[in-house]
Amino acid sequence: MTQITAPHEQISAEAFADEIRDYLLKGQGVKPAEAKVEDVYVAAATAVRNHLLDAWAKTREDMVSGNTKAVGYLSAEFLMGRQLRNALLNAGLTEQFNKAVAELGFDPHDVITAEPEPGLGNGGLGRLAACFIDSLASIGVPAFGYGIQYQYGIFRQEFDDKGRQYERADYWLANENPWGHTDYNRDVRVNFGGHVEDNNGRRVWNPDWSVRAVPVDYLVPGYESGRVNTLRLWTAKAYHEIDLRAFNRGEYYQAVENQVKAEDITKILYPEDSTPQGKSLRLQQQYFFVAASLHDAIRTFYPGQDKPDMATFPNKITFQLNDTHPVIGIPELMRILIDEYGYDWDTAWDITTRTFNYTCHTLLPEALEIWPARLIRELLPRHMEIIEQINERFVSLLQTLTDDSAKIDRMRIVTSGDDPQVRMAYLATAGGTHVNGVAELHSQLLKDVTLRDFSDLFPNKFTNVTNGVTPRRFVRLANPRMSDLITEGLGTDTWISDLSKLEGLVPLADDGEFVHRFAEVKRANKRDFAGFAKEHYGFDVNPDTMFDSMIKRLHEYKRQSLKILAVIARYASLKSGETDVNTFTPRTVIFGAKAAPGYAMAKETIQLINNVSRVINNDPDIQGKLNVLFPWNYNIELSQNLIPATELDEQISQAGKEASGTGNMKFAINGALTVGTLDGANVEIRERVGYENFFLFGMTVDEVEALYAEGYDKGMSRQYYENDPRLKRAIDMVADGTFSEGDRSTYQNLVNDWLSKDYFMTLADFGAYMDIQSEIEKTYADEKKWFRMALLNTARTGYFSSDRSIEDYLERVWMTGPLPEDPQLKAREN
Ligand code: T68
Repeated sequence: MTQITAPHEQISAEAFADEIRDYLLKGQGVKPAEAKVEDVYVAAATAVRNHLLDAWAKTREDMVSGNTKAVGYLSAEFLMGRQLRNALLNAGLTEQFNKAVAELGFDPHDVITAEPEPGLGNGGLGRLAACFIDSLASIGVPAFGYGIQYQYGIFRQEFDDKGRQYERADYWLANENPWGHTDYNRDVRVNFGGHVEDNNGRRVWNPDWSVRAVPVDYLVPGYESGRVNTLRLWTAKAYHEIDLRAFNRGEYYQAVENQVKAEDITKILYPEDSTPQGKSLRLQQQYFFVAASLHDAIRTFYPGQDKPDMATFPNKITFQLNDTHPVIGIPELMRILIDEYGYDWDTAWDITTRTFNYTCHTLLPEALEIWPARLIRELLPRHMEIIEQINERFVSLLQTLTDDSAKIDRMRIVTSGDDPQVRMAYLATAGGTHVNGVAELHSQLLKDVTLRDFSDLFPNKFTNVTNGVTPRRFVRLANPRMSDLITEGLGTDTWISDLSKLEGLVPLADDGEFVHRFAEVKRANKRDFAGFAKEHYGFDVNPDTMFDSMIKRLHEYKRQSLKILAVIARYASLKSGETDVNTFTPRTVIFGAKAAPGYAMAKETIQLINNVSRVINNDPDIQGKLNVLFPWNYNIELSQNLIPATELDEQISQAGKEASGTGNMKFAINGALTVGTLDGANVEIRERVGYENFFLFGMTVDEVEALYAEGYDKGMSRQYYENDPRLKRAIDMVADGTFSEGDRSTYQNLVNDWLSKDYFMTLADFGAYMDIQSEIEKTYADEKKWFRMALLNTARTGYFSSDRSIEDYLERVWMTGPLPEDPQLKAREN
């Protein structure tokens, strides 16, 4: 690992304060005495950014002139979170900032929280991309993150007085954005529509409209690596913003139609976490950012060359396709190579397949993108021709490998029939070198189920890279108390860049005093969270209760409904006196979840959770022993406050449905115990922390399959309802209006689904879930035991650093490494 100390470490707090004063005046036009906290935020961010510029330029220069292959991480989502604190940490300027801001009369925390949070992602996939670019920079791998600067990110979630979700636009760019530099001088033309002509055997695409892709550059500083990479997010602009003649005729809307059409492309993040909507705009978004990025990479690595030797392209950069969203890059690179640079098909295909690799993030077949060929043809006629040819050649190749014509048919990239469809996951698998899943179980299921035919014929394509999370944001920044204790326990803070060092804490699990202090950290974090929840949501949180959290997108397969049914069952048994209120382990159950706006079942679940919360929290019989909180608008900020305070983390998806999960990693590293199924990365977390330090329950993948084979989703769930009185009572309470002021129709869809289909087997796993919860309560009563287990979770989960994931990608997929050490940066260290 390259460790080069950043050149910006030498500056004093006084000098940093001067810089802030300077930017306040030059940028904002105010003196410190007149400054608002928002001004100080912009000035401080500008100051930090400026400190990184030299290293940024140097990293780029070394990348272009050196022999180290770069990584282009193509992702429609980068869920970055606030930047200032992270940039300060990675640049080694935190202390200076704290002092400087105080000297100017401001509270550092207020300055940090003046930054709006960019929500340019839906969930795990987008956050993973953000963790990965942090790790790439920290390890010193030259890399570009390439994506879209959405004008509106993920919607802001609010709840109405009935507990229903409604969505508001997230106008995160309403104020100045000091991090993003819009580089109008490096724009790219992206074409759409039109038709393809034949010109002496050459295919010529005559598009009928174009959009101007303008890059907005964000610096990505590595932690103490001296390297600063680039996150380049494209924004769409029109070439001809206004039709003056239309305007002069008084046709004001028509006058700006062109502008609206162009800017719409990067207007809004699709608020989906699973099912793709067949929207032309979504395909436009995908092609827009991928075409701009490929063009950008070529001009970066072959500056000023009209006829670059593209055979060297795969040695200069490798593109990682973050799910199927950027897969249109494969035919785009083919088009560039053949139509623009005159390569023959075979050479172009060789270059292309060596350039791309594909990461799959799902197991749900409906979440693998499929585009109607007619839609692609309409927007990108030349690409559709190329895709058809890829498909034909691929089918011919398959015919040389197998006689199984049914199999060949199943593997077609373009389906046959009247309304052919393009399967993007298959295009990615055929058009790249490697395909990886994101946890061991997931990668295995990809090979055995989802992409089985492909793995049969091309076994070497398939590999696994287990996800990870950045310890900078999710440990060092989110949990400073625990970080200090770890540093003290290990006698060094090098774990921040090598998280496997946490293993050194294992012996301390038998040191009663250390475990006690670890528990004290958790208690202090819980008090902090109570303060945060009061301030931001008006909640009264009792820190002397067990904090039990479930934070993730709302989806049936993740089974928030299992959790809420268990809470209702517990409530009923407290009400009836079966459980004694006086001896019950007090709990605060915390949910954070957004539902896709069109996902009715998920929205009904949100409404149910909110109303269960209203009823239980206000029931005097419960005496505050059981509380349900649902802070709205779950985002990175909330996660950074809640994760360090959580004692029990819920990862209770139906086995075989969660590709990995990354929240589970963040929780375990921060000393929460997991209650979970054998799904996604839970499997590996449990292996590492030790079976005795993980609360496992529920059916396995094989058991789930066997139950489907018996016809579970054809009405069997009702038996579970009839046979378990706890479950029956809970569902009856949902049905009878207990949580809807007597209205029996409110949760009708949920109740009907549970009793007739229950595809994700919530009812079948309910009994096991209730049982494990009792065991959890018993364990929690033994504080020493609980916190020993918690400390072992922290000590043994260093593997789940995204630095390790990146090292695995370097070795298994990208076949490249960090830049060599830089003597200049090294010299400045001293
Ligand atoms: C998640 N997928 C997986 N998809 O569900 C999770 N956005 O198991 C895994 O840990 C994580 O990816 C990282 O690998 C998503 O988050 C999306 O957000 C998504 C899907 C389709 C379209 C847009």
